[in-house]
Amino acid sequence: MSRSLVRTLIPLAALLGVASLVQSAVAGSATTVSGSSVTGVRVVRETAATSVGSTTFEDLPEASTTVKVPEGTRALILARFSAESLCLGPAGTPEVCSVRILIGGQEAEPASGSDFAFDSSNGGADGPYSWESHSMDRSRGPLGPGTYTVKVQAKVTLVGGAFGLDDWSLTVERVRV
Ligand SMILES: [Ca+2]
Repeated sequence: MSRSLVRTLIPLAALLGVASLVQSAVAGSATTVSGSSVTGVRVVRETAATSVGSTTFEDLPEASTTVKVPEGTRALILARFSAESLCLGPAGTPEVCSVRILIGGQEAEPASGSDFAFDSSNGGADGPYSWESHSMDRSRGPLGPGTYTVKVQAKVTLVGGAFGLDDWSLTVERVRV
């Protein structure tokens, strides 16, 4: 970020009360994991659009695969999901649309649930042509031997909202620890 941009953003952040939001994010507890080599990759691709209207997380159809961690080994499982996305609230109201990735039935890290906005309706300003490109990275582990299902789930916040996902890709990697 350039110094001139920082000089512009700092007064703007103070004006908008954004500084307190930044502080709360900094005060968290980041975790670090590491591994050595990637020992397996699976990619699921889809060009057909899906619409999600549920206010609780539901499976994104077909966005699922499995990873086996062999006996005698431990692994990190990395999952990356990218998609074309459209998030609309009922009758132009503000809407937030969330995605989470489950690995072995547990939300992968960072596990923010509904707090993670994959997309929003831009305060209700987005319309039916407001398709955008968004993505997320998640991980779990180190994990012991077993077969782990990796799947993507999505939800809207408001009843009557609509969350479109299209042209998505789910990339899952197994990394030796
Ligand atoms: Ca949007």
